[in-house]
Amino acid sequence: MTRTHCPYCALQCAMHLEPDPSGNLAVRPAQFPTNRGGLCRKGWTAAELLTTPERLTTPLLRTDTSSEFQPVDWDTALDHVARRMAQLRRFHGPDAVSVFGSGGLTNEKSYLLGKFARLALGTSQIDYNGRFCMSSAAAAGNRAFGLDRGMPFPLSDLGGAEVVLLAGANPAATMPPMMGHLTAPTLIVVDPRRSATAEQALARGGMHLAPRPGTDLALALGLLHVARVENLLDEDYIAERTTGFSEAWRHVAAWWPHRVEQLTGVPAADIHAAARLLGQAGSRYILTGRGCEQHSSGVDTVSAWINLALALGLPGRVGSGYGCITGQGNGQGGREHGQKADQLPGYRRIDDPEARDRVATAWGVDAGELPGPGRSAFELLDALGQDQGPRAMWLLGSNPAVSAPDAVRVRRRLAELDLFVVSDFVFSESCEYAHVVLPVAQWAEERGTMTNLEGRVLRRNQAVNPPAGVRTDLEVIRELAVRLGQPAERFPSEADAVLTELGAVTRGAPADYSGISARLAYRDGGRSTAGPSSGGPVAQPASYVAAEDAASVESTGEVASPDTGNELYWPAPVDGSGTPRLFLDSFAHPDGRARFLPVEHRPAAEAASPTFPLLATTGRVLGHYQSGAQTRRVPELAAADPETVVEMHPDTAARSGLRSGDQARVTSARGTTLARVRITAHSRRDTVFLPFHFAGAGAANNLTNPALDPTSRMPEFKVSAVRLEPVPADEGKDSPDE
Ligand SMILES: Nc1nc2c(c(=O)[nH]1)N[C@H]1C(S)=C(S)[C@@H](COP(=O)(O)OP(=O)(O)OC[C@H]3O[C@@H](n4cnc5c(=O)[nH]c(N)nc54)[C@H](O)[C@@H]3O)O[C@H]1N2
Ligand SMILES: Nc1nc2c(c(=O)[nH]1)N[C@H]1C(S)=C(S)[C@@H](COP(=O)(O)OP(=O)(O)OC[C@H]3O[C@@H](n4cnc5c(=O)[nH]c(N)nc54)[C@H](O)[C@@H]3O)O[C@H]1N2
Ligand code: SF4
Ligand SMILES: [Mo]
Repeated sequence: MTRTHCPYCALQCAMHLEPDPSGNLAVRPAQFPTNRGGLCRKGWTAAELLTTPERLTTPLLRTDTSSEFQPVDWDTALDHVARRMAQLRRFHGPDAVSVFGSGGLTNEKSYLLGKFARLALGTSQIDYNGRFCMSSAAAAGNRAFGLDRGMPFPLSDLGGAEVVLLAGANPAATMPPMMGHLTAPTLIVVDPRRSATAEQALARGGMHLAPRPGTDLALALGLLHVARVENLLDEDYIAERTTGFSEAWRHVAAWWPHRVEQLTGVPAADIHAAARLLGQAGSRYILTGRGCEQHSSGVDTVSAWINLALALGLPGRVGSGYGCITGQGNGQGGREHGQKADQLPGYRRIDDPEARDRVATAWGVDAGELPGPGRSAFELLDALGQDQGPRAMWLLGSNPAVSAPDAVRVRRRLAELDLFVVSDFVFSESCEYAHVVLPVAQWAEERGTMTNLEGRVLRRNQAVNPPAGVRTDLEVIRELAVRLGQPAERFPSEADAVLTELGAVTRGAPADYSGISARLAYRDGGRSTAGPSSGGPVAQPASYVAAEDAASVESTGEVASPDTGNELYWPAPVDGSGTPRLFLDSFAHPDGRARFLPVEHRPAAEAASPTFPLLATTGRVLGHYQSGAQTRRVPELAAADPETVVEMHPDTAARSGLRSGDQARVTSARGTTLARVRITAHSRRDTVFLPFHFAGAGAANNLTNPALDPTSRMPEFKVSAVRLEPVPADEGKDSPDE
């Protein structure tokens, strides 16, 4: 039996993996502070993907994308990739080769990939899918607090809350076990839809505020306005722990509730009631998710929510707080260790001369050899194959053919590359545009560390050996680096060695992991060699138990206490302890104070018009993960949610001549999505909702607008102007992709 963590979201629920009589791994939930013995249905079925018949087990190669893939051996594939990368670099310069990573990659992979890009390729062109995910809240957190750690407190702190306001987050569907922490008697959910979380809030006597998509900023200003007028602000806290309130207030003063109602559609009476509930409670939290962030005004919108939290005196206290709910499994760690265009490991900036010196010295190179900042994710994808843009890309842990905004355009760009290499364990939709596909190991077949939504670093253990023919991402990075002329010792392929190096390199940095690498180090010294080489179980010596669990492991192997591992929250300097709660004494700005940001509402890039009279917003359903490349291959999940649905109010459906179960064509200025109509009685009449987990004609991202936030460069996934039309029954079965 191996104790490890789920391959999917940032909650990183713990699980046990145990071989069943047929030799497959069975999942059992395990105790951990985030999931407390619970799992969602994606977690329960996660092991099925290890043995899917669709598993890639041999490298695939073709020289041009009009020909068929040929299975080849690893040396042939890697030699080809290295040779082509070197060629393109010689002809077009180092920025001709780009890398696209992921918040799903372990800390070790994120770190080594960033190092590979900067040293082996010498390219500035590396970014990752986290740009689509939490970059707006990260930027807003940095501006306000001087440091971005999504939740600066343990999730279990929420248990004592009287009121929790959740803006643009639907954890009942996206992180179900988290609802075990959201036990506050009053939940206030801000979401244009009556989401599963909003339903739960109402069932408990809480509130659901349903603003028009893209108007949260005004709503947050309105709530702050009421809170001040009703004397609910924490004036002492504002004076002692913050700066900039009066300037920020100048933008709030004009947002009286009736004006906010006109813009957002949230009744003024509800704004008053919500402000009072939040303002008068003892212990309260404000949490934000992607619904606030995935806008061209995402950073300012999150800042507006943070302003409200600061004015009420919540951040940096025990029993109250502000937090952003990180999304991907390693969404937090993945944004700290250098796979971001502007970043070096440990949250250092690539344009900071001192940081460059520190990292270059640690890597044994001259700081002048490190490239500068590169393009952000969408800008990078949009530049592929274009004038001055990269000619080659290596993709790991993302499926932008489905998940990027304006995906029709992004697919066209992928097709224009001279060299497109994808590392994956299944043939994702992005592989259809590739020249080389490299089959890699999955979560239970390797080890590595993840940093969950609380900033808690945890270890995934290896339960089985990878199938024959499959290599780990770390092995592939090393093999390519060596072929590109790097010394082998610069690119270790054992997770433990990479973690040790990451710890040393981040020492003294904002995200200091130097203490964590020591505490999480494997005690058997290396990769296990036990077990057969094709998916067989790996024997787990007792010493595999992570330090975080060791203290409370009973003879049954269960963790007794749910609240262990406090020393594993970063920053965790090697000579100090971890930091479960940040900002209790001071914020991370030099003056120790948090900053109010003077933010003003601005409309979404696209408004409804006579041609596109409705707004479409997008997000998730419980049963599928992201681009769906993984969960659409799990039979139980695919059967439960087989296709794209478009949720809408009955009146909206009627106006478009649609009924429940009809096939609808949803069209924006960029493209078309085919979706099954689902009637939801409590929706806004001006807004429809589509999940983005499906490919081809059902891809919601055929519609979405790549308008970017000016600071975070996050795309506006949450607002597109669209129209609806019925699709005759005989059409739509084999509609073209684009
Ligand atoms: N089942 C499942 N769970 C997941 C994932 C998954 O793909 N599937 N992905 C993981 C990842 S990477 C992430 S980032 C998280 C995301 O987790 P969430 O942020 O909870 O997920 P979303 O569904 O993207 O968005 C949340 C809500 O925002 C609402 N919304 C849309 N527009 C607006 C707006 O303008 N204002 C407000 N206030 N709300 C708006 C949507 O209706 C939606 O209900 O989930 C993680 N967990
Ligand atoms: N319309 C719309 N679009 C969205 C969003 C939205 O709300 N609305 N949300 C955005 C958000 S928040 C996110 S996070 C993105 C996510 O979307 P993507 O970046 O596409 O993420 P995944 O679908 O998780 O892609 C992961 C791919 O990598 C593979 N993979 C998983 N783990 C590993 C690994 O360790 N190594 C390697 N080599 N491969 C691996 C999987 O098999 C899969 O093919 O989508 C964004 N797109
Ligand atoms: S909530 Fe997230 S981490 Fe937990 S089982 Fe579900 S997908 Fe996995
Ligand atoms: Mo995400």
